Amino acid sequence: MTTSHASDELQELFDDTIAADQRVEPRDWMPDGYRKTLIRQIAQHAHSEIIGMQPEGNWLTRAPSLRRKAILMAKVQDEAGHGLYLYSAAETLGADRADLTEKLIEGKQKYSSIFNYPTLTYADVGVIGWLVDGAAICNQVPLCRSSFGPYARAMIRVCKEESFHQRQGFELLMTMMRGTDAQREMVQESVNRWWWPALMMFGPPDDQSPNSEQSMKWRIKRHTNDELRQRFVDMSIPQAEVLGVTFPDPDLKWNAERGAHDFGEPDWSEFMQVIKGNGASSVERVANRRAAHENGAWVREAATAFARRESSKENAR
Ligand code: FAQ
Repeated sequence: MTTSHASDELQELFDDTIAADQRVEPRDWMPDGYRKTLIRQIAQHAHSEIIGMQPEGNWLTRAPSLRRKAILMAKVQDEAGHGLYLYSAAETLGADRADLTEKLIEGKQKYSSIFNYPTLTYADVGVIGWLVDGAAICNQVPLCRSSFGPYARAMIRVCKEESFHQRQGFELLMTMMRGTDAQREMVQESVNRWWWPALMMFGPPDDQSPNSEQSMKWRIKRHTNDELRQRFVDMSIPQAEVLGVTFPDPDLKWNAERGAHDFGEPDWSEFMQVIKGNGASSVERVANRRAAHENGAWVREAATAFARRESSKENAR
């Protein structure tokens, strides 16, 4: 068998696996483009979870009660856990975790646009839970059926935890909406700031999304960015009604013909600026991540030295 026959066979096996909706596992042969796309998406996703700890973490010391503080600490810790599952999934593809972190703090790899906005009030903690985790779930539930095994499996656990996060956000907002006029105003003001950035989380419109078509063929992505954005809008409107808040979009209305809501166009020039690193909090987010990485160097050194000592003891036995 010549090399080209062998690679044709491997490609065929890979194509059959995808066509049969089976999982591709780390030991399997896969095209370079598939591997690169997965590393790109999973790394961005992991970075988002880790950077995503900062906006809410900002309120940990100022939570209004011990109960709210305990809930928020648990949520932020869950996000660290999600980042770790995802970095592990990227490692099964041959990526190096230290290298991915370096790329993040050098601004060479992206993280979600949403985490470049500041958290100005405690209502933002509730709105992040409700809308940001809500959008994350909408985007990630289909990823539980992604063709790459370790990513799909990580997503199952992540989605369970995100659902819990979303409910805690909704419960926090419900409590505030049952409070004073000032609390209700605080919630509405926060919803007004986060609605459009939440819609941008799904990525650019389909006709400006260079990666979607191939990622869908490979069944990494199961739906287009616009399909998921529509799903999120339709899901959020009845929840907003229950809460008693409105979304800042005059074009939002039910379209009986389509069986879905029409809605306005997010400001895509703002999105492009944010993903280029020019968001309101972009510099601060990356600087904090860099500082945390540098301050944690001694922990990594100690852990590596310990592992080295244990393995030399093992070898001596
Ligand atoms: N932000 O061709 P497409 C969370 C980039 S986790 C920044 O459409 P693709 C949990 C994109 O990378 C939130 N960049 O790309 C939580 C590409 O650039 P590149 C993160 C974005 O990959 C909650 C370019 O634009 N979730 O929130 C964004 O097919 C609360 C062209 O775009 C995930 O990562 C964006 N929003 O589709 C944590 C989910 N959108 O790489 C804390 C997994 C697009 O070519 C608190 N990822 N770009 O230079 C995905 O599903 C996909 O990667 C998309 C983008 C849908 C995000």
